[in-house]
This record gives sequence, C-alpha cells and structure tokens, in this order.
Amino acid sequence: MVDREAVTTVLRRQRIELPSWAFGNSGTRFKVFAQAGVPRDAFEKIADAAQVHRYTGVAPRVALHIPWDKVDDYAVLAAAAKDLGIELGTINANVFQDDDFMLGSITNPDPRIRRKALDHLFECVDVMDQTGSRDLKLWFSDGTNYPGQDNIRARQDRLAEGLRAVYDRLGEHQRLILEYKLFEPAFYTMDVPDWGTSYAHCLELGPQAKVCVDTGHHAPGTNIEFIVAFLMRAGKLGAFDFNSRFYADDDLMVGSADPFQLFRILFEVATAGGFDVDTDIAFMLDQCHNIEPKIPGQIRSVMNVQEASAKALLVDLDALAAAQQAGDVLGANAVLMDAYNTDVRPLLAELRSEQGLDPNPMAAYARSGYPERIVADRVGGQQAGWGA
Ligand code: PSV
Ligand code: MN
Repeated sequence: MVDREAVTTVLRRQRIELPSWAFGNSGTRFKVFAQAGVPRDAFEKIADAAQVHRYTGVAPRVALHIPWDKVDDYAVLAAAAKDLGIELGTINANVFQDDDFMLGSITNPDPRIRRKALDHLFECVDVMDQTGSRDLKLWFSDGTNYPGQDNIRARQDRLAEGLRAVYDRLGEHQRLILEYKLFEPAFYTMDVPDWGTSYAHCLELGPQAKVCVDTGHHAPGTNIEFIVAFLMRAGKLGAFDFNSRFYADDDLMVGSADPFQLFRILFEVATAGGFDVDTDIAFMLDQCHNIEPKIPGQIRSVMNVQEASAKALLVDLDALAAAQQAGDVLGANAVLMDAYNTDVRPLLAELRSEQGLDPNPMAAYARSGYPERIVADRVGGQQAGWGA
C-alpha cells in the first residue's frame, strides 16, 4: 500500500532550482531569436524567476551564471531576491567564452591561461561568499578536436591540480559540483566526458566534491537512472541539471522528450533517500527556451518534474519488493508501470489549492498581466542572452 499522506508531504516540500539564463534569449549557432520582454540584467531575471515560484510554490531559488549575471554588489542582488520571495542559489562558473580558452581553461597547456581560469573560479567562490550560495557548479568545455592535439594524461593532471586549488579555497559549508558532458564543444576528447571521470576526480578531492548529472549530456540510449543509482549509493550525487534531449544537448524542457525516463530517474532518487528532508541534492533546471516563451517554459518544466516525482513516489514499494523477491519479473514491472500510468495532475492541483495557489499555474500566469507588463516596460537596453 502506498501511504498517500507521506507522498503529499514529500511533494509539498519539494524544491526545484531555476537557471537565470533560461529567462534570457537563447538559440543555436544558427540563430538566437529575440523575444519581447526578455530581461536586460540579473535583477530582471530574478524578477522573472520569482514569477515561476509565485505560481508553482516550489521554485524559490535561482542559480546564477558568472559573468552573465555579474553585478556590482551581490548583497544587493540577494536582497532584491529576498524582497521577491526567492533566494540566490548555485553559482555556475564560465570558463568557456573567453578567446584565451580556445585550447582549454584549467587544462590548457599554457600556465598563464590556467591561472586566468583559476582566478575566475576563485572569483566565483568570492561571489558565493557574498550570496551565501552553497554550490559552485563547474562545467569545463575543455578538450581536444584532433588526435595528437594534446597529451590526454597531462590534461587530466592539470584538471586535478586546478580542481584541487578550487576545492581548497571552499568554505566549510560550500561544495564543488563537477558536471560532465560527452562532447561539445570539443569533438575528439572532453576532459570531463562522463560520470566516471567526474566521480573519480570528486573522490580524490574529498567529501565536499560531488557530481552533477545533466540529463542532456549522455550518448543516446545511456541508462541515466543507473548512473543516478550508482552515485547515490556512493553519496556522490550533488546535483541535477534537468532538461530534455532528442539528439544531443538540446536543452529542451525537462520531461518533454521522454517523461518515462524522468520518472525512472526520480524513482531511483526517491528510493535512495534523495527526497528526504535532509537531502543535499540540488534539483536544478538547465534549459534554454529558444522558441517558446520563457517564463511559461519554466513553469511547465517545474510541473513536469513535480508530475514525474509524484508518480515515482506512488510506486508501491512493498508490492515491488515482494514481486522482486519472488522473481516475478512481470509483476514487478507492472507495479512500476501502474505508478507511471497514474494521472497525478488532480493530486498536484489539490495540493496547490491547499497551499493557496491556483491549481493551474500556467493559466494563472497567463492571466496575471505580467507577460504584457514586461513587454511594455522592458524597452531599450541590451536584452540578456546566452553569452551576454
Ligand atoms: C553545458 O552544456 C551546460 O550544461 C553547463 O551546465 C553550462 O554551465 C550550461 O550548460 C550553460 O547553459
Ligand atoms: Mn548543465
């Protein structure tokens, strides 16, 4: 039997972190389409993020990307977030958009460039000190395009050395979250291509280093829930960057391409204690809304995570264990599928109403007047964009 009260308790306290960059313009290398009303700076981005929280009630934190969200005074930004009812969250470093980093950042063969990359990472820790952020998320575009271009092992040595320097700079309550990615922008070798490489470096670094699983960063067909189960067992899953992909790192709305995969991932999270009160997993979105409106895109994504989580929590674990123990393959699978096939939308709507929220966040936002207001107000200036 599933304890429905226990399920709703978990859903009530679920928290999903939003990426500031999802509110800016984005696109592909072919075209970035500008949308009316897009924020011009970090303050307007957090105002938009606050809208997502206002209508979903579960997204009170927004992650920053430095230098995209650089401001003169982060305490002022943090105070502005607080006034809007949200907080600043993970700090994402950016050592992939400076000409100097063409051949790598902390793995670059040139010590001057390695130093420059490290200085940026230290600056990010300084930002964390001001914002009170717990997590520093590191993703390196470092890698090579051609066999022979650089020494693979030497690059791993430089990576380990750079990570160590950052790790040693962390405060007691801060964490280093290392994200991996199979390919892109490098096409022959990436220096952190997979969870195993990230895990090995994190193990070497120590307990404050954990792995980030970006759901778009794997080869097609990869069993992501296995990776999640393994990392959770090892206590090394630090964060998710949720998004969907059909082909490569598409950064589409989470749960849009393969909701069943999201359910399978969240089932592993749920059964390994990842939804417990003291969970230290950061459930983040990392998406770009290239052709759809951004705030509703984020609201829909948050709802998709909620729906998949609700289904994962509805699995009858006793029945599942009994079927597994009895070697009842079809029975066990049926228990899982029963939960997946449950329509959890009424349950979530009820939970929202109970919390004083509109049961339909998409409709409530559409009616709010905010979309028209930002289009009217945000005239002139430079719209924020992926890379600006
Ligand atoms: C890289 O593809 C990535 O997933 C990293 O998390 C970056 O910080 C983010 O995208 C930027 O959009
Ligand atoms: Mn990511």
